[in-house]
Amino acid sequence: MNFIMSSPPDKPRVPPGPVPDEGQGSVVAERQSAKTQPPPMYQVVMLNDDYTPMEFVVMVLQQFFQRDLEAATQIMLKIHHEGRGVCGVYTKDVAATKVELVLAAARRAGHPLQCIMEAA
Ligand code: TYC
Repeated sequence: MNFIMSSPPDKPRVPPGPVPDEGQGSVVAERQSAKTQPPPMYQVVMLNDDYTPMEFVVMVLQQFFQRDLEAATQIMLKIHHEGRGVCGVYTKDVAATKVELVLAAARRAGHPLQCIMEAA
């Protein structure tokens, strides 16, 4: 009978531990000691101006920051009274995308609304 081997046999499994070093003692693979760090976070901050309608800001907060009407109104009023307010905190790419979406929506509607991101 003719047996054809379709793939090489499994390599023998070597248990973890010291790596033999040709009779020179042994080499120990360095252990990874640093744990994975959480990604740096960025807050998206909206700025007040005298021209953007309050309703538009509330709509933006609902549409792009998943706020309900109540929360969106509170954030809008805080911006209106204090000059700026945090819309949300995100990873870098997500924060940058939200800023772009807000600015594009404001531009399209003809409002001067400004939005920035900063390290949280
Ligand atoms: N100050 C604006 C007004 O009185 C309202 C406003 C709120 C504008 C928040 C921008 O980020 C803003 N119409």
